[in-house]
Amino acid sequence: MSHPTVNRRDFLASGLTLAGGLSLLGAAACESDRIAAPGTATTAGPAPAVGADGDLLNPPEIRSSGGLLTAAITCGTSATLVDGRQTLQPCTYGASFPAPTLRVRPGDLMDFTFSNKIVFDQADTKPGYGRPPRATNQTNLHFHGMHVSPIGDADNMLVMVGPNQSHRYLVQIPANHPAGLFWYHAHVHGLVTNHVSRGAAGMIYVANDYTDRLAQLGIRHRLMCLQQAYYAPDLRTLIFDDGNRDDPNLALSLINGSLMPTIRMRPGEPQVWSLLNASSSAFYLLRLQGHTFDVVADDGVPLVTPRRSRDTILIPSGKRLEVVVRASTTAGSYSLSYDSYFQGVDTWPQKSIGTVVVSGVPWSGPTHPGLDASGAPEDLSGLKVKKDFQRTITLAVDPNVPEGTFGRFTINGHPWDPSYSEWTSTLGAVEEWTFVNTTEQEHPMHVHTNPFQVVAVNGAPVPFEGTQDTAIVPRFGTLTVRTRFRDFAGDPILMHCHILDHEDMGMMTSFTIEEARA
Ligand SMILES: [Cu+2]
Repeated sequence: MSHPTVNRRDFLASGLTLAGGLSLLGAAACESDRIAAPGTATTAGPAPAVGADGDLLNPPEIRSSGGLLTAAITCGTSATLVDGRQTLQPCTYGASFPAPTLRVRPGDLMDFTFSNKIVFDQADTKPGYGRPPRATNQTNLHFHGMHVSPIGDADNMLVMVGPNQSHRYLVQIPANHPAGLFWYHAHVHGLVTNHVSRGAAGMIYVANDYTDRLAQLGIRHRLMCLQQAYYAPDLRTLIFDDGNRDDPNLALSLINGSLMPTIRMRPGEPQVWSLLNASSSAFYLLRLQGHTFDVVADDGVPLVTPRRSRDTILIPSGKRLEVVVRASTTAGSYSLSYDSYFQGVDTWPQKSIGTVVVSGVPWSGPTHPGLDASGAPEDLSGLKVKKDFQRTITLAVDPNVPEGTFGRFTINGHPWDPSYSEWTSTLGAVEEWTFVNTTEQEHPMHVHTNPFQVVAVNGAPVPFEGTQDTAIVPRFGTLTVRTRFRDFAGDPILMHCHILDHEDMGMMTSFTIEEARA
């Protein structure tokens, strides 16, 4: 059930309501089970974040079965529980903060009905801006980092779902899709910060044989959704503004919706943690007292060269890292925390976010789960890139436009303009882009549809280690990436800063990928 193919111009002329009004399909009844039975639909609902033994749980899951994930997911703003606190005006999927995880496998079809029941949009306060001006209460979904079609009923950023309307998403995951952590979130320009900051985000985990092997080895695999919850002074109403990030009462740093959870490990036990920064703007510099992280995957794609024994890992908004943590052989409590991080304008405060408790019978199993060697990405650094495909993308601030106003942030001299495509490329092309950051702050740039390989930072070559979809462009510096378009022609393909208020203020643009001409 696809809506007609619509191009960018028709979309603009249509008044932005392309996909609204599609009827609800015959989805199965809602369930409130923490984990849905395979193949059934669910809207989940508040689920316990902590198990009976006080250990942090993974978020609730909706799982595919027999190659198909079906669900009915409702985006709504009814009150829900966040860490046991009655919370007003969140913006959730299935009334769950965070949203249910979609667990799929390569080759699966995600076929689900997405309904918009947003009532409290809070858009009368800043930053309810955008181009074109956003229509109240619109929303949609982006499948962040997934290499899937950007058109039709898949990861199509032209889809807009109006209030009390529904849309059937049909996302075919390629059989050779990498296994790892991706995510889904709202993506209506001008309302992205508003929705995502209030909870419109959930994880997508693509599992494969490697994931199965972890389970067979008895190695614990934790999915951790790192989020901020910003409260109004009433300590009940969730808001999207990150301005009170330094106030520990108004800005909560949560893991799977839980404040200061306990994470249990046995002495010497290796665990795999898949970490998502689903906040609207925070930079997380994660540290585990007395331990190090082996980073084995970046943005859902296994690293060819893992980054071993890191004391801290930096996860900007939108990014995922998957790490192996091996518990100390010494029983005890170890603080999981964020170091203070200066982004160039904002400083994210140091704070504890949880406690790892090492106790019980020492681990006697394998000391490391090994690596997922399936689908290793291609090293593009040695290829010749045609001059026509070498591009410069300039990030800037317009000092004449006040903070909090559309037009403040620009790419290539202009803020987001849905009628404008930066360039047209073709399938098969290898492209090289140099992001030039003329501003005093870091911007984590995200590109839809195709991951990229970082080849240089500030002109210094970076050894090949894998691909990413979100990478920081240094302040007053450059980031050079390469990407190859193998499949999925489409228009528009978006790129934007994943500090979502920057995106809402204009730091987004798009390009076009066409079928190769014969
Ligand atoms: Cu930015």
